Amino acid sequence: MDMDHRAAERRHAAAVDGRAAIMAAVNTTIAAIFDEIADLLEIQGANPFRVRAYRNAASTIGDLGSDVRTFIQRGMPLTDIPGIGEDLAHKIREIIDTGGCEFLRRLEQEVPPGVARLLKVPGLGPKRVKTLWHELDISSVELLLRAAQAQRIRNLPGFGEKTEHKILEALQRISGEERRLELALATQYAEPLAAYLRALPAVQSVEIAGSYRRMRETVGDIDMVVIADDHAQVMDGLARYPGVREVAASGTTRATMLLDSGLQVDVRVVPHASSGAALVYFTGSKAHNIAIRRLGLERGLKINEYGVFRDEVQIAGETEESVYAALDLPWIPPELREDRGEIEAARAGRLPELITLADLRGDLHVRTTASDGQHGAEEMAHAARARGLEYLAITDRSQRLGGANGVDAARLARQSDEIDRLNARLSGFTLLKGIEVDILDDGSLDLPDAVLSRLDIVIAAVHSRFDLPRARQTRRILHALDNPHVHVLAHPLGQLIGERETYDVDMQKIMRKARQRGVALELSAHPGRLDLSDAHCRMAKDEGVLVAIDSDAHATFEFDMLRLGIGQARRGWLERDDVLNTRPLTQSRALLRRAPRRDKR
Ligand code: DGT
Ligand code: CA
Ligand code: CA
Repeated sequence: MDMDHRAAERRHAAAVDGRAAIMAAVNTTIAAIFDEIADLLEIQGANPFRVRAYRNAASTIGDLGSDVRTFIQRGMPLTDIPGIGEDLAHKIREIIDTGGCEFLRRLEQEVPPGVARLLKVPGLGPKRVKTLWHELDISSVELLLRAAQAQRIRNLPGFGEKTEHKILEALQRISGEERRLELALATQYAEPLAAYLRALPAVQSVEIAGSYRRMRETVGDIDMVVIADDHAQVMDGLARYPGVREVAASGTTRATMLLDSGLQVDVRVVPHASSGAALVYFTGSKAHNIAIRRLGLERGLKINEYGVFRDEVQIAGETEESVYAALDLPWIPPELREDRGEIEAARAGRLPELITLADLRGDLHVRTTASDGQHGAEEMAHAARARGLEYLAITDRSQRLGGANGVDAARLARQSDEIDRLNARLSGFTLLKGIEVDILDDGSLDLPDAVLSRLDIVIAAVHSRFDLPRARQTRRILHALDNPHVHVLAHPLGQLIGERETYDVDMQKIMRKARQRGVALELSAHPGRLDLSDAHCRMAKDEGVLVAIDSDAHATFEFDMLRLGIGQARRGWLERDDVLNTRPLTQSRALLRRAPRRDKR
């Protein structure tokens, strides 16, 4: 259960009181503290709005693309961050300055931390946690497990036999599950450590390898390849890194350590002559490595992390290119190294020319203050232009989806006037009028066609009834794609990494319909979504469906997330022409006019 894991990560980070000023990942520390405050307030039965404010702030800060300290350094008010008011801004500064939070310390004296952790067990809300704690003195997950096994929980008020079973099941599931961290979160730990190592005099270069370099959406651990001749100095430096909780294993050229966050880092120190071979090896994937080694054997070559050898003589390995060249292959981009046909493609000279961040010309999905975004259309436009984009669709949420904050027909009309005014002023940049409209349970849309027809772009999305059976869910989405005003299907699988599985839907059918109707499928670059998946990106390409890579930014700095979307797209073998918003505006507009798509341009 990743929610538990993530909160636990944050809590670990928070536990190192007084050290936050030198901690590698201050965002996660702040998020940890806010999460814990929310937990404790909830158990105490505090005002739910107050609890939610902390909860939202924790996830905003935790997922923030950049170090929160850069706001302060650049003189930007912290209250620019979505959901951060004066009080929270004050606490953030307190945490940065002191490493702790007085308010949390006060709460902790009232509720033991093990009790708070019980909240993360599926099926246990604050009320039940409070009961478990008060009635049975259960103050840890271990005690909960024992009590459930001893059948002592079923008799508590508000529980029963069924609930007890569910708790037992949940606990067993939790203990068996892999611990993986979102890529964006891992970045906050990995990059500072890499930067620290790069600054050591003996170090020539540092590469973060493993699933991180392959841009998987989550990573199990971090693998670092350090190029240095003096490995003793590197080992020494590692031991002194401030964010280390424990060095679990270390030899002369390798170390496995646990950061304060609980994240594991494997470090390998290699000499320059082996650096390419080591990088190939530790980038993996394991399946790719095995395939490479097999190819080598066919040629009488031995390939390992030290180099490529013929009869014990090294013939390659200083660069990655040299390793692949020894196999008569071109260099293969890390995102493709999953043994999903990349070696065959490389051999045939048919590797895709993968999309890059610079290929994006527009972003078709952002929110503004018209719904729950943090910045207005003008600020978003300037931020997008500063990143080299040429157009931006303003797509606030429709009413049902955004609740009281969603846009209705009247608000849309006002926004449309505003966009006309802005477009008259902006040179070399265009704002498009759009909306993210909710797909209702029956596949109809949350706004009438007459309203949608006036917009440049309509993004449809499922945000409710994730539990529908496959056939009904599929029919619902197909119905929405039949609406002639829909241009893009947002985050088509509804995935929230570590929190919610994808809903059950027939993607093949959806893709065929999308192609037939000229609808693009979104790849949401939001770090918690990254939906479409890599496999579905590739399927879209095969089916001839365009993908739209969008930030879903709620604030100017969230355009940073596009980087993650590009990584996912590359894992899905996407090239520039497979993506809608790599086109210049005139071409994108023509595609948005919904002529059924025939062939690639
Ligand atoms: P992760 O950490 O679960 O997100 O995934 P990876 O791919 O980073 O896996 P990890 O950390 O266990 O290992 C890093 C790389 O080291 C992996 O991608 C390939 C290489 N490697 C690890 N174990 C083996 C192995 O038994 N054989 C081979 N050929 N390569 C291995
Ligand atoms: Ca790894
Ligand atoms: Ca590893």
